Amino acid sequence: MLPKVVSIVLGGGRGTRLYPLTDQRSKPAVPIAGKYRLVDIPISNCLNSGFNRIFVLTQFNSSSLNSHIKNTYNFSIFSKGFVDILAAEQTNEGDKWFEGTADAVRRSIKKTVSVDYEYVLVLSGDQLYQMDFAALVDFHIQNQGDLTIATIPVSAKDANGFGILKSDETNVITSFIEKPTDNLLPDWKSEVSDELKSQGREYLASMGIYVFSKGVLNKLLNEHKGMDFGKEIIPDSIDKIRVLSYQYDGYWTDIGTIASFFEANIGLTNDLPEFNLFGRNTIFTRPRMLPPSKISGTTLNNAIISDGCIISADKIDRSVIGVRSRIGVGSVIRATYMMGSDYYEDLEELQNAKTRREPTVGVGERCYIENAIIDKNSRIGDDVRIIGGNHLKSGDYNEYTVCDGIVVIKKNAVIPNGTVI
Ligand code: ADQ
Ligand code: ADP
Repeated sequence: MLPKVVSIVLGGGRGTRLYPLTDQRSKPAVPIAGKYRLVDIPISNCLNSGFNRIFVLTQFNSSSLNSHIKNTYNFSIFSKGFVDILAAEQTNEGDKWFEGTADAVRRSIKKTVSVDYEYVLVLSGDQLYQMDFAALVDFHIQNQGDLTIATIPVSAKDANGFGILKSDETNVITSFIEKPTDNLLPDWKSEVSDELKSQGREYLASMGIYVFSKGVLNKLLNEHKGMDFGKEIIPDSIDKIRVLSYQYDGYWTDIGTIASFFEANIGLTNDLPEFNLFGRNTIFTRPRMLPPSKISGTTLNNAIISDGCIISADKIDRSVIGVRSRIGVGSVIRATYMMGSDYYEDLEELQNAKTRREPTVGVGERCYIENAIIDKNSRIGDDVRIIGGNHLKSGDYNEYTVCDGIVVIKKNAVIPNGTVI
């Protein structure tokens, strides 16, 4: 029998690292891989592991997140499964925002009293990976952990972005430091296999994926006033409770910044992508009943084309094209994630826009677009050139932003005919 587990997905802090994608929606609702939302990744991992009681904690509760969860995760009346959103809200005890990951769990766990569970699985909402959480929880139980942290070996160049830890030969974590500065790093190397050593991956990082035994979590959150797991609660608990390291060696990446989000999406177009959309486990998302895509005269190279698109482009190369995308004749799209749109314009609307020489939803004719993210429902006119790269200065412009050389066209943006970025 599966252990009694409740999962908590941390859907996003105050952070604006995914701006402008999070300007009008909460982070869990950000579209990824053409047809999914960020939150589908941790939820699918839970469901594929047999854990179907899930809370999603979010700072603000956008209508798109609500409708996505409501329309996707429907369980039969014979199942105890649910996916519920818990949004930060004003209470007598605190102001609107969750102050950190532990504060978010502390303030939400009170709302879980009706659920019968023994273990709490705490997950980040902005990571791309596939993991069998049943094996993780089993490890926690078999090794009598109070808290088990999923860990992964990383190189020195990445180590200062993570919680770094050391464990003994029985996988008990003996020390933990959150995001060590470069001068401290040499002290935090772990004994790793020759293969990992040759790859330079000598630091054991926390993946921000935790299994707590219920009583332990309640005690920690009641007795410790800390707001954050990584910064406060975990480092302070190492010598008080039994904290275990569960080492993972599959693909796992953080998608919390524009650059990593872009890389992860474009990475899906590789011949053999590290994240497998085509595996045995389903990645769940909203069923949309869209028509198949129609493509004419386009050379497609490593292109992921979602449902409901109408494409007459010249070339699409290493790009992810989202649902309901329209791309006009003669356009070339390279290394770009186009999210698609929420609706189709009808023939009359298209004709009227053409007469007025206004851009329609999607990408117009004879455009060249490279190194870009195009958010939903944006209108890119004819003869537009958007070429991202390090030559562009980072900044927030009216209809787009530039971040690490990636041009992000904002949701509903209008880019007039002939624009050059
Ligand atoms: P970070 O990812 O830097 O480090 P944090 O910013 O706290 O930690 O975010 C963890 C997750 O919780 C993210 O999905 C974030 O969006 C979400 N989150 C943050 N604050 C929240 C809030 N107030 N309400 C709801 N959700 C919130 C953490 C650990 C490190 C570990 C890395 C691995 O602290 O030790 O190495 O994750 O990525
Ligand atoms: P996002 O995916 O950017 O978070 P939402 O999920 O809130 O956005 O928007 C998607 C929903 O909004 C869809 O169900 C779509 O029907 C509707 N929608 C948005 N804009 C329009 C529009 N201009 N005309 C018709 N429907 C729209």
